[in-house]
Amino acid sequence: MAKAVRPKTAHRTPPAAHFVLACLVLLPGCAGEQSAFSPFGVEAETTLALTWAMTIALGLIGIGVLWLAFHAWRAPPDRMDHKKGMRMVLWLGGIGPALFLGIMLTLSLPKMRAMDLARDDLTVAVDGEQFWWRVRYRPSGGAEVVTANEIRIPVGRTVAFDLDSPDVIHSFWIPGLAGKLDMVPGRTNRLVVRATRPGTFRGVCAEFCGLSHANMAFDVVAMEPGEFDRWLAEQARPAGAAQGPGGELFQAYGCSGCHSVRGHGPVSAIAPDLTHFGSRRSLGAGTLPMNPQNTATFIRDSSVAKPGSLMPAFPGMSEADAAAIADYLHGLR
Ligand code: HEC
Ligand SMILES: [Cu+2]
Repeated sequence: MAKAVRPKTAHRTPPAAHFVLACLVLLPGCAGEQSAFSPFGVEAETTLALTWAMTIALGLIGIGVLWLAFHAWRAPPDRMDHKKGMRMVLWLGGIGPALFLGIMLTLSLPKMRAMDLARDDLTVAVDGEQFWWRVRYRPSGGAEVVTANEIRIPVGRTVAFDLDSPDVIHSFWIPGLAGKLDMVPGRTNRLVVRATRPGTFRGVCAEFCGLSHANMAFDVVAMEPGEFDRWLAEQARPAGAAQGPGGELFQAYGCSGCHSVRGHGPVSAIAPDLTHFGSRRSLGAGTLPMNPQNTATFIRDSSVAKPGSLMPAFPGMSEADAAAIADYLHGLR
């Protein structure tokens, strides 16, 4: 008689291993330009270190509790007496947690202090507006420099953000740099930061502020200090000479009633400053990649990309006019 062949069961990984594997695969998704797991500032680095410390401590406590439960389950019922039980409650329910929380508090308290600011440190006033960012650099001893929708900071220097809002409550959050802070109409909240490495990162509005709240982001560029000083000096200059017919169209359509192009006509502070628009990395507060096609579409009807946008549409504008204005704006560097 032929021997029955037992079907070989395929080797199976247990479900828990699947879960751990899935987590490992997903973990790189946490890194990136808008992530507290890729810190580029002192505060975010501290927060991340504390997060790891707490995660490891909680993991160890969890394993300890499971181990105890396992032993309690297997122990004969008469092994535990009242006195032993009380002692365990005292240590594991009272003294242990008190010690643990005490250590966590001692570790956290010094890290909660705001960073010291020297008198000649750079201040950057940022206003959250519906749905864009007004940015004003206030270097010590220099004149104010106005830009929008992009923030640059020097690596290794302390910078204070003075946060405000003229309309509703927004929240200023650069996850890789520091915690978030509300922008409240009528009061100025100060956030002191220091970048630790150069790179391009992203910040967002973290408080629902209207229809295009999700389209309210900004690029953050951390630069070497010397490079930053040159960049700021460049931004302080008025725009260079206009090329092509776009400059005149910009005035004719009344764009300058809301937008400033310093050096080209009237100064207006209602909408984002466009003096060096062409040097920015994204369009419409982090909404679209910066290129002339996107800009031409945005100019004729910004609500296509940003529902609820407070910039009026120009339905009567020809595509040729929009393209000419976009070319003009991209020439402003
Ligand atoms: C009534 C005021 C107003 C007028 C007039 C106006 N805009 Fe705007 N514009 C805005 C506002 C407000 C925003 C910000 C929209 C947003 O991102 O939420 C904006 C945004 C922009 C942006 C994007 C800025 C950035 O940093 O990405 C461009 C480009 C622009 N406008 C060009 C124009 C042009 C060109 C005209 C004339 C054809 C014009 N605007 C007329 C109010 C105005
Ligand atoms: Cu907002």
